[in-house]
Amino acid sequence: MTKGKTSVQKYSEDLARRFVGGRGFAVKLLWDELKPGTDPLSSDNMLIFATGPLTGFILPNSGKMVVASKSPLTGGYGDGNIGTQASPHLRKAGLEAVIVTGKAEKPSYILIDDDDIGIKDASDLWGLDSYKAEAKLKEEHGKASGALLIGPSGENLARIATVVSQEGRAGGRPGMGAVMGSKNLKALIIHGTKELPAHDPAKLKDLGQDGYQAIMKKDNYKFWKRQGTMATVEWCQEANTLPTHNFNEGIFDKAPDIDGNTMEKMVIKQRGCPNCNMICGNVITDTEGRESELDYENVVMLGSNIGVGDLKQVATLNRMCDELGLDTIGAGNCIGFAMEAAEKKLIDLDIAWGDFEGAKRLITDMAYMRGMGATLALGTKKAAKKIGGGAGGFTMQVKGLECSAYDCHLCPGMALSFGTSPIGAHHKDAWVISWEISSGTRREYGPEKADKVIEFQRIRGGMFESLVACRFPWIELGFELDYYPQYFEAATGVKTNLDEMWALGDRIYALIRAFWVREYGGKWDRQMDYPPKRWFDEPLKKGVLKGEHLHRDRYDELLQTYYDMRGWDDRGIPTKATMDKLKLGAEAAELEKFVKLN
Ligand code: PTT
Ligand code: SF4
Repeated sequence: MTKGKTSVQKYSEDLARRFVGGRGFAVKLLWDELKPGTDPLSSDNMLIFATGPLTGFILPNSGKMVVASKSPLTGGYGDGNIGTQASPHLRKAGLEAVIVTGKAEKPSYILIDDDDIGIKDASDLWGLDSYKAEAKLKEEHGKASGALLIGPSGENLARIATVVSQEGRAGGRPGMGAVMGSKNLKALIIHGTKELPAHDPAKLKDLGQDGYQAIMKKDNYKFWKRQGTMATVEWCQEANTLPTHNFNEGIFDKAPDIDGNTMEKMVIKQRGCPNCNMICGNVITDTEGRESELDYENVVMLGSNIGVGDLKQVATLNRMCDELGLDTIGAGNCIGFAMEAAEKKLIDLDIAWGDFEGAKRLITDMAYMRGMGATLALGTKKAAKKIGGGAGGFTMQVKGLECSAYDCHLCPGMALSFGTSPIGAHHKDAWVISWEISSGTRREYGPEKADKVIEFQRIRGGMFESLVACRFPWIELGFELDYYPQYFEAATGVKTNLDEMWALGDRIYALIRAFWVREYGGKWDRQMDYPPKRWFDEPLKKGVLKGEHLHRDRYDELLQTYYDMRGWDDRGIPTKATMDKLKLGAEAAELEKFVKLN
């Protein structure tokens, strides 16, 4: 971006074989090419958009891509997964990934039109919300292109800014939008028309068709199409795990007013990612008659967690986040934190639980980095340090990334998942809460919990994030995992199996961990893998689980079990033997420059 230059590079076969694509590519590139200690918002940071070998083919839910960088929110590895037309277009332009470095002199956007690749002036787009900017870009470059954008919050370097696309898809919770803004990069617009090369196109086509058919026959298919992720509101309310009033309570009096059943009566249309036959973005109109696409996380974090119990109002807050490019989970956490801090008189802010107008003001102020919004948009961890007075005790974050919408006062397995997620408190890697509750083991801290977390991290955080496909067919409908090695082979010609996929997951996990340790050096310790203090120290305040909380000593034992199973030492750092086993010998030697390996 600094020089205004672009170039196309080939990647090595070794990179493809060991890291496959998506998150695997991203972490390896960041490991190899990013100087340790780089300021995430400096021109030296790298922003990576990476598809995988399945992306773009006509097979289940392959319209996704990973956006990754060193995170300005956490100081460690950060990524997100976004479903967008930009994904198939990128591959049809003949590219697997885009790596952005430097900082443009003035607002710019990247145009990829097959082989025509360049950096363009975005002065007339800067300052526009993501909807308007996308519409303007598509007016010029064609409606059929794919766009990746930031809103004003990314431009203003709000650390909870995300990358957005298609009026309601978002990815890169750990501040990937701010990294984009720090490069003066407003958007990428991508149009690809080439044929996607496959090893065995006929087989891939058949397997793809087979997969779509199998999905439609799944028991839960019809219900999923009606409610998508929104069914989780009712489920969490029943399980007393619905974040309410900054994770103080696990149930919300007005939950029925914001759940999937209420939503069903209001839906005006559905939207989703490319190549998907289980479209899950349910759109309703907000208080101002604008469209807003709802998902479980958005609704809970901007609803029960801040005490707002009107779905149209929640939709307004959600729409604002999408337009401004703020992560809804981060924003809902920051607002809940501010409401609690105001209640405790730690900050001078006129806002109370359920205050819809106050929440709107705060969202705007976070996006434009104004007043208290400027402090909150740093994320709750940094905001609490500025505010002081014990505010750190009620930040709901791990490693600086705010928790997604699951209260874990009585879910040690899910707490471990948040604790050991490779980007901070995100549910994406190991959503074990459903298993934990349905198996009736909520009070248990046994090794089966660590085992399940690792199993899910391999499948979700390893395989799906590197092949790059949506995990919902599998986790929500029970679509068989065996399809994926077959898809991989038909696409690439490389024979593989699920065990190799799990090894890939472990390799990626070890390298992401190495990245964090290299960045944190001597400051790294196992406390980094602890869930928020509140779940240990402040029992649930409401509902049938009132009084329940996590136990620190038992959690610590569980964490040790997890480390042992992973072959990590008691600091949570992969041992030399583990690195060798995962074919990360050279990476281990590099890590040894920063910390002694066991
Ligand atoms: C994801 C996180 C989630 S997870 C949600 S709702 W979810 C929030 N969505 C936001 C949004 O919307 N707008 C906004 N301004 N901020 C938002 N922040 C939140 O971001 C999303 C779906 C969902 S909906 C989920 S779980 C699954 N996630 C997948 C994943 O991570 N990997 C994968 N291989 N497949 C996945 N499928 C599902 O995709 P982050 P999307 Mg998202 C409006 O990016 O950073 O990982 O945070 O991508 O295209 O919107 O699809 O109940
Ligand atoms: Fe996108 Fe939903 Fe389809 Fe997954 S199931 S690809 S998130 S529309």
